[in-house]
Amino acid sequence: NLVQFPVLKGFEFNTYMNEKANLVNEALESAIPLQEPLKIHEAMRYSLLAGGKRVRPILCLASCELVGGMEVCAMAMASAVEMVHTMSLIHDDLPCMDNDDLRRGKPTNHKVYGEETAVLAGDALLSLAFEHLATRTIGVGPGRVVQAISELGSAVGSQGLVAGQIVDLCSEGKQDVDLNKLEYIHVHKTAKLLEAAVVGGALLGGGNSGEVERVRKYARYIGLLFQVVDDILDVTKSSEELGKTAGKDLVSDKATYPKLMGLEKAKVFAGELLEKAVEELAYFDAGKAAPLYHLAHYIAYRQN
Ligand code: GRG
Repeated sequence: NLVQFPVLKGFEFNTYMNEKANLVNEALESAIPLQEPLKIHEAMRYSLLAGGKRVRPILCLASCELVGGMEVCAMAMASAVEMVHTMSLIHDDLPCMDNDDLRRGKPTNHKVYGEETAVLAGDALLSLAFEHLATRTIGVGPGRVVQAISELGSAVGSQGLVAGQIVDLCSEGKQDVDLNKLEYIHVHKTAKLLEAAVVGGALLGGGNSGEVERVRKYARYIGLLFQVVDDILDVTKSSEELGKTAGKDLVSDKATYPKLMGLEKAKVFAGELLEKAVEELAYFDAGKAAPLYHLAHYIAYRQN
């Protein structure tokens, strides 16, 4: 029971999430003003400001504060990570990838602006993410900014998100996806960017190498947890939603944790990942670790 955990005393998680999400939204809003050429900036803003839980940027800010850094030091990194996340969603939704019509409750970028513009909006967001991190980071020495840029780059490229996506695409319709391959896909498609967010936050907050490596481990556990929970939610969604997402999952032959290990074992696995993530936080001051502790539980117990 979360409410009984000692570090939670006096910590209002929902207030924390709302406050941080508002700050991130303001930063994103001002990072991309509506300017010429209007079409591309409209398309970029459409997806970036379309809502979303803002889990990655909030993790980044929380990690910065965990190691004693000021939030402002990690805001450019937080924004950059959300830009990369958003561009990956825009490209993932394209007809040549997942071909989705809806994202965050709204028509997908290519449905509104056309495929050519959606590809370019993704490219522009990706490029801006690195420019923004390099030029808009405040109060941090250049060495640490370069390290943060490097973390983000390796999370995105052919050893990161792109690796996860290509292996996922190549596995479509195949029966040979075992637990190892499934973990590879999830670690690369989801956990790598969460890791960059958390590690980047700690680097820019002035964390020492021991602290950075501890939060890296924390991020790896919650990154995989995020996806295991996603798979569990696919099969446990309410009967009202069963005709949509869960129904789709049941008829498709996509490999998921519940399919490969059974629902109960998948839940046990999720619990183990949560426990291991939280263990990494024991090294830090409990009060400062409270946001990351709660974020891990939020990821484990979320309903969407
Ligand atoms: C990164 C260069 C580059 C290309 C993109 C398309 C692609 C390569 C990768 C796909 C990555 C992908 C869509 C991973 C799934 C990530 C995921 C768990 C999305 C859902 O995240 P939430 O629940 O979503 O945080 P919100 O909407 O709340 O932000």
